[in-house]
Amino acid sequence: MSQAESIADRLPGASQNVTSLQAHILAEERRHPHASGTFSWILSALALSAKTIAALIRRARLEDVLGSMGSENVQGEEQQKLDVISNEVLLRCLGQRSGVAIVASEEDDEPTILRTETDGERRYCVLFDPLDGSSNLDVAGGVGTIFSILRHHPEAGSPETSILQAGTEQVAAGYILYGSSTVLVVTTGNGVQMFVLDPAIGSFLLVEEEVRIPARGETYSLNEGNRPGFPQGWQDYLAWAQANGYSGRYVGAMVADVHRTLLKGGVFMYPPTGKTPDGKLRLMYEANPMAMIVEQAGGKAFAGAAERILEVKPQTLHQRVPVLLGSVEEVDRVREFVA
Ligand code: P6P
Repeated sequence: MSQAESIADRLPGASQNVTSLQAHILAEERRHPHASGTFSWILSALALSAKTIAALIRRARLEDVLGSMGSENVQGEEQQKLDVISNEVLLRCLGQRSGVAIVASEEDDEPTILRTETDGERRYCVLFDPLDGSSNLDVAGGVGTIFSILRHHPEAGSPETSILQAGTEQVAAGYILYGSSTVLVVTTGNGVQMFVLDPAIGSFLLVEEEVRIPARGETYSLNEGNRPGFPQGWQDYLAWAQANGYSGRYVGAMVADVHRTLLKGGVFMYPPTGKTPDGKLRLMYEANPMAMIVEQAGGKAFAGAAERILEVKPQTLHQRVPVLLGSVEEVDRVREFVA
């Protein structure tokens, strides 16, 4: 066997093709003859942000130990919280892309207007939660970035009007999970693809071309500490699940809990409570993107018994919505109890 052949055999998944996220994006672009490439550039900016954030997260504790005595790091700059830094990374990477008109983040009260030209070029709004579940960072738990991409409507009266579109209008959505590996899951409305970052070459490599959520799964995922505040139907469902041998799994970071539900099946919930009648999760940059991913993978995503998350009409950028998503059979069962 030649040396080249022996090296080729050691490539990851030697029996499969090695497709990078970049190659996948360009192949997708070629499927749309009128595509201008603008959209591809936005996805590549998100991938660059993800690699940068992943590198920062992996070293955060070390920088804290190595880089700072108290609140300052070795450059004498004030240590910033990683979610603020992650937000900055996304704003800078997306800001350089001419196709991004507006960005909106969980970290910022107002949307940021990047471009106002009305030159007829198709532009997009990108919404994101830069570091979802960041409280898990202190304990090396899973955290993530969630993103949603909408078409920009320059004729809309204000940035909010262009952004406040129902989830059915999303042209793409996805998340990056910074867990035991760095996983990027994305949909552009043509099924769900999954990539894993190979840190040795700094590339996201395709590992699953068509992610499908199992139709059922005997796992529920929610914060049971809030149980006394749940409306009765949700409590009745929990009693049923526990009487029928279901397992509970809850990381406390939506990206980690939804990713497990997507791959293993089951149901993820953030129900309403007396104190938080709309639950805790945000519609525009948490529930909507996750709902698009789950539905594109063959699952269901509801804001309660009857309303699909993607059909909720947004009123404000940071509005919250109850979340029930996952395997078709499991979501429908919860809906029966909750109705
Ligand atoms: P609780 C993280 O703070 C987050 O926004 C989601 O990632 C997660 O699903 C939820 O809140 C956890 O909230 O109330 O269970 O701690």
